[in-house]
Amino acid sequence: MPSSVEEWVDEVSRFTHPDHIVWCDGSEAENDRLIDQMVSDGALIRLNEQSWPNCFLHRSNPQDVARTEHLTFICSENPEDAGPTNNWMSPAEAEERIRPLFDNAMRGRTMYVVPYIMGPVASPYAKVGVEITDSPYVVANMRIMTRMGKVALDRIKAGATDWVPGLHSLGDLSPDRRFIAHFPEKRTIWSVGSGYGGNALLGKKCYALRIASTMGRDQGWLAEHMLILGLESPEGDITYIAGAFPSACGKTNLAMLKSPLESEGWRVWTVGEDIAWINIGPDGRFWAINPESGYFGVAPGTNRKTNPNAMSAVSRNSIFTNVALTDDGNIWWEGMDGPIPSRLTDWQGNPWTPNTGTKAAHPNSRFTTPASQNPVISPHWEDPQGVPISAILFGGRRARTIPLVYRAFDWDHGVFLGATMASETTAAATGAVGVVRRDPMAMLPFCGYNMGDYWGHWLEMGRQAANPPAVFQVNWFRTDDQGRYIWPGFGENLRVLRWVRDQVRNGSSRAHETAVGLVPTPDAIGTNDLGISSDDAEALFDVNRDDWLREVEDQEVFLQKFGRHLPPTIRQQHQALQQRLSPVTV
Ligand code: OXD
Ligand code: MN
Repeated sequence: MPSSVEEWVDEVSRFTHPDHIVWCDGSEAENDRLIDQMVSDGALIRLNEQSWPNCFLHRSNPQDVARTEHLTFICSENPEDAGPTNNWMSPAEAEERIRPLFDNAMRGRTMYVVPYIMGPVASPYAKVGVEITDSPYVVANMRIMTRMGKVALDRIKAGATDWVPGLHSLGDLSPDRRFIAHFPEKRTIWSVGSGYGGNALLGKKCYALRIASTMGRDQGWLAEHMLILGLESPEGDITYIAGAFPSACGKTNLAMLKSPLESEGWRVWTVGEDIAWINIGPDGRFWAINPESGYFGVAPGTNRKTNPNAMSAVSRNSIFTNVALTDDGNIWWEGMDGPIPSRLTDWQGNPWTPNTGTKAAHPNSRFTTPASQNPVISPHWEDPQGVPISAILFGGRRARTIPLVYRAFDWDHGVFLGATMASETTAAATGAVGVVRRDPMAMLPFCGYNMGDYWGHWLEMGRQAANPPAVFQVNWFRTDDQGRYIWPGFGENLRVLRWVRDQVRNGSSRAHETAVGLVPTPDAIGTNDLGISSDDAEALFDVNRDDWLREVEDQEVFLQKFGRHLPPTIRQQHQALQQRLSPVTV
């Protein structure tokens, strides 16, 4: 690690050769200057000031619209430390193949030095990073997503020596020369050839998940791909729940849920919608902070019904990436409220009508918006010690097999549920859509070390904590024989949260034991009130033996990949499940 930020900036500028170097202070004036410059060179389009005050549209290179997992590497010395689920490259090879891509990369460009804090400024769990980038769009987004500028530099000056350097250049934006490389031993990040959020806003996936997960392993905490919400009950108590869901499975919607039972006193408060850093508190509970200060959410499908709080949060001071534009400077995406406009400019800048036959907004188009604008932001979202987590949800998108919700028998079983969770793929990453893939703890693309060791660390965290959270699996996406979703989802997911609260506060009543875990009775969820037929309700909670035997077989294939890194406890949990599913032989 360089001994000072100045020294590192000096070193990097000697091979990247920027025309100018700007140290970002995070001020309003600095942001205004950057925005004006981007508006004048076309990188941003200012939206209609009346309907979208201080909002901008950015169109990315059409070859650069999502995270590129196949170009994302863990560069540990030993390949086993990256494990079977990560791409590995040795640090020496990275030096040879990736480092040269930065040579002269900033000629004719400005280098921005972006110091940032992940976590509430006053939190003992917050950590510092410094990103060097040649993209002003990245700077503007980092200003929303992190506590950026002077505040972070002050912390380094005050003696924070464990800051994480991240070097980013747009390069030539070609996927042939694109790499997102992480060096867990050196706690360093290199990203070249992409300006897309998940690849280029280095505080987010690269630091707060991949590098931070390795820090957590070494230091006894967890960096997780999880939302954090507070569920307020009619009695006024608040139950904090964390939830891991693969990308684009409705995590942001759940974190910002508008309660349909608000008149009864049920409400949801958002602490975080993508990432949680979890430490064990002096009381033996898990305490979570949200390391981010903004939301980088998927736009399509967001509307007044699916996420009214997001709609009001994004209505000002936001950056939109790859959505469609109307003639009068408004924006549009598939699934937005109101009629489909008869004419638009699509995400690539081409004229579009409903007959064009393509999507007007890219399916992975995004909004970047300050968390503080969320109307249901928790009053505790910046509490230095975080919030105490009573329950963890593991969710996925599964048409069959997985019931709407069920509870793990204990911590070890809960870790097993997380380790074997799976989901049908979506558009947040490049690659095929609709294929079932195992995505343990929703960390498949984000765990910075061997996933088997990571499960071991999870098991250990439960042993260290006197009071670990209860664990649940959820699935909003179960379909009937015609392929229709049985569960209404969105706001109605509150009913599942309500049952979860009941479980953690009042014990496992209103549930029955099955081979896979504790499943609620339909009336404990209130399927009747929702007009769900009893056949459908049965299907929603069904634990089908044949489906589950297939599931167990598929889990087996996955678990085998981890060889000696598979914790024996996970293997035992798998065997125990298999046994519970086998026919009773009396
Ligand atoms: C995200 C993702 O952008 O998970 O949050 O892909
Ligand atoms: Mn995410």
